Formats: sequence, structure tokens, C-alpha cells
Amino acid sequence: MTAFPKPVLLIALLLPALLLAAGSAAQSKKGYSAIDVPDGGTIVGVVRFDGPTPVPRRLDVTTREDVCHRDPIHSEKLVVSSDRGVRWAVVSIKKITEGKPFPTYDGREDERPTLDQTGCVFTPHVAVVPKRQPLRILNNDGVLHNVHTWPRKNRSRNVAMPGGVKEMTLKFRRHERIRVTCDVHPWMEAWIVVAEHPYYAVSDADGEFTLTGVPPGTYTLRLWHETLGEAEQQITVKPKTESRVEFTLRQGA
Ligand SMILES: [Cu+2]
Repeated sequence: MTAFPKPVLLIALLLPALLLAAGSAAQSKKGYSAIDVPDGGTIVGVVRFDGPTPVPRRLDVTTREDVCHRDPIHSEKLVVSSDRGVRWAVVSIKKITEGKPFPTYDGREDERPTLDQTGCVFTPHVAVVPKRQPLRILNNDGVLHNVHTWPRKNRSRNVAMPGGVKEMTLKFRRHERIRVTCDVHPWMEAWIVVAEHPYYAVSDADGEFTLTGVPPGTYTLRLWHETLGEAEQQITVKPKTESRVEFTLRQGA
């Protein structure tokens, strides 16, 4: 009978596991590393809508009891200013591997990324949170809400927040966009963007956004808007200089 010497057999059996370990080490190297960015530049941009300014749809608020939706609630799926600025667009640098660290919130807990439930609306409509860091979820309404997430890569969560529960936190391990709903109030909807690096911005009511501390270089900026879709644009960032960019989006493009 021929047999492999025992050490060889052991290595042969272990080989797939060793290769797997090496593979995942290589993969984690592809992630994001924080470095000093002493000569970082700034990207200042605006997102504009090409078309007649849409009127936000008034949402159908169907529950009867609520103290929290006395005022009309309007959809935030497409919010355009009088100057055609598009709100709630998420702009990020694609595939950046190193740059400034994520902000720390030690001692500034109130400034942490937050998703509030107030007036039976999730606020903000789009919240960005670094992966593996806490997202504060608040309930300022004093009525029952539940935070129901619809992830593809993270664990799905469905957490009740009775009126007496004012605050909780959620963490997300993987980078993705996650839709959030409330099963009590079907019109409530928001997005959590789990960021793998700190170069994410959400456009404001004027459609404007800013990314600071960007290492000089040429990048692809990636834009996502829940109604208007995705867009990309190249940009070159120079040391300690402001670079301007404009996105123009149209419906059904
Ligand atoms: Cu609710």
C-alpha cells in the first residue's frame, strides 16, 4: 500500500483553507486606509434637474390615531428647489483606497449620524453612516414606530420603537444603500447609506454638496438619487484647491 507521508497529506488537506485565508487577506488590503492628508483639496458641487420643477406629491396618511401627522406630509423622492437644485442625491468618490480618517464622535454623541422619527417622517430622508459605526435612531413622536430595513448585504432589522423608547443604535457591517420603512406608518420611508470611506456627501435643499480633505488626484465621482438614478463624472483635485462639479439629471434618463 502506498501512502503519502503524513505531513504531506496534512498540507494537502490544509491547502484550500490556506489559500482562502490568503485570499481574504488580499481582499481586506483592497479596503480603505486612513492617512494624513495635509494638502487635501475640496470638491464643491451642485446637482441640477433638467425639466420643469416637479411638485412634491402629498402623501396619503392613513392611520387615524396619530398626533404626529397633523400637518400634510410630502414625498421626498424628488425634491427640487426653485433654482432646480436636486436634494437628497448621494455623491461619493468611487474606489478611493486611502484618505482622511472617518470623523470620531467621542464626547460629541449628539453629532453622530442620526435617523430621527419626527412628525411621522424619517429625518433626514437620506442618512450616511460609516460601516461598523453606530447610527443613532431617535423617536421624538411618543408613538409606536418600527425601523424596518431592507438590505441586500447586511442583516435585515425590524425593531419596534414604542413611544417611550427615545433612542437606540444600529450598526451595519457592509457597505450598501438600505431602504428603511415603518410598518405602522406605510408612507414613512428613508435611506441609510453605509459608507466604506468618509468621502460621501448628500446634496442639500439647494442641490449643493461638499467633499473636503480629498488627496490630490483624479477620481470618478459617483452620484445616486432614488428617483433620478445614477451618474458618474471624472474630477481632478489639486492640493488645497477647490474643484467645482455640476451634475444635471433628468427623469427617466
Ligand atoms: Cu412610524
